[in-house]
Amino acid sequence: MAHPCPPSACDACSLPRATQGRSDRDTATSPWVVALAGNPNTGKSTVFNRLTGLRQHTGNWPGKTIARAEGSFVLRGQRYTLVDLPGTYSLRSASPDETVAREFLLFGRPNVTLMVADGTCLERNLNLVLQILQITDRAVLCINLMDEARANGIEIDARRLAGELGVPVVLCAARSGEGMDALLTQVEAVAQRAEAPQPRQVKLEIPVLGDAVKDLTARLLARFPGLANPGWIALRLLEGDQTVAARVADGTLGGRITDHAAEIRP
Ligand SMILES: Nc1nc2c(ncn2[C@@H]2O[C@H](COP(=O)(O)OP(=O)(O)O)[C@@H](O)[C@H]2O)c(=O)[nH]1
Ligand SMILES: [Mg+2]
Repeated sequence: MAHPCPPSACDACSLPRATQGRSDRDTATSPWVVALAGNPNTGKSTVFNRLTGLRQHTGNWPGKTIARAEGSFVLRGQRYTLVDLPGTYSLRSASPDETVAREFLLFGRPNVTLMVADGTCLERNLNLVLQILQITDRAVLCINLMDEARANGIEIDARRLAGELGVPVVLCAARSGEGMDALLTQVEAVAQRAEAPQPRQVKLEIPVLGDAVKDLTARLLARFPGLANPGWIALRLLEGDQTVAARVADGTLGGRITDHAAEIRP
């Protein structure tokens, strides 16, 4: 499928460049989009460089001074575009970085979200992991810096954690390249799987809030048909999240990124 936008439009758009990283082997039509998310300093950029090599482009997110890097790779004839999201500790949208990461995960609708966590302090990193699993079911967890973790006597049972979280878990040391092949295998499997994994989602334990979420969800869907993650958005509204409230008020919720992303999904 030809990309619908003129190349000049890429400069103002938050989506991956359609022509980025083409190579002779690059015969696939639409790229599959993989979002790289994680806390700062977990090795996201190192994973990004390992997977994309020199096929990358850096710039800023539209209208922001936050750096955006995207690149691509081809795996068994399928082109993937990797988008390196700003490192964040949460998706509360309290800072511009968090807002960018959250908006992309919510409305960019990546085919796969590759979460990168630091194996030396996994517990702290799981906060963001659980937040991400609330808004996407197509995710893979890369536990990076395993060389340092092992040197500190830390062992991680990836199989058991995968069972607990409901998504694939791969132990890596991106600096030396350990685990990168296994990571690609899991990304490909999640991208191609007709049925997404069923991740663990933290459940609401407050019945009255559950009713309010249900009610708001129905109203959101009536106003924004096809909206992704309406339940999650309803919860943010109940929390008084100003970013989401503003987008409901001006009618841009789920706006351009969703429309455009539909063009680049397989
Ligand atoms: N020991 C070790 N260091 C790593 C590994 N991956 C990344 N690093 C280092 O961790 C630091 C942060 O990496 P970076 O990719 O910039 O993290 P980001 O902030 O998540 O993008 C850098 O000094 C990397 O060289 C790894 O697997 N093992
Ligand atoms: Mg980085």
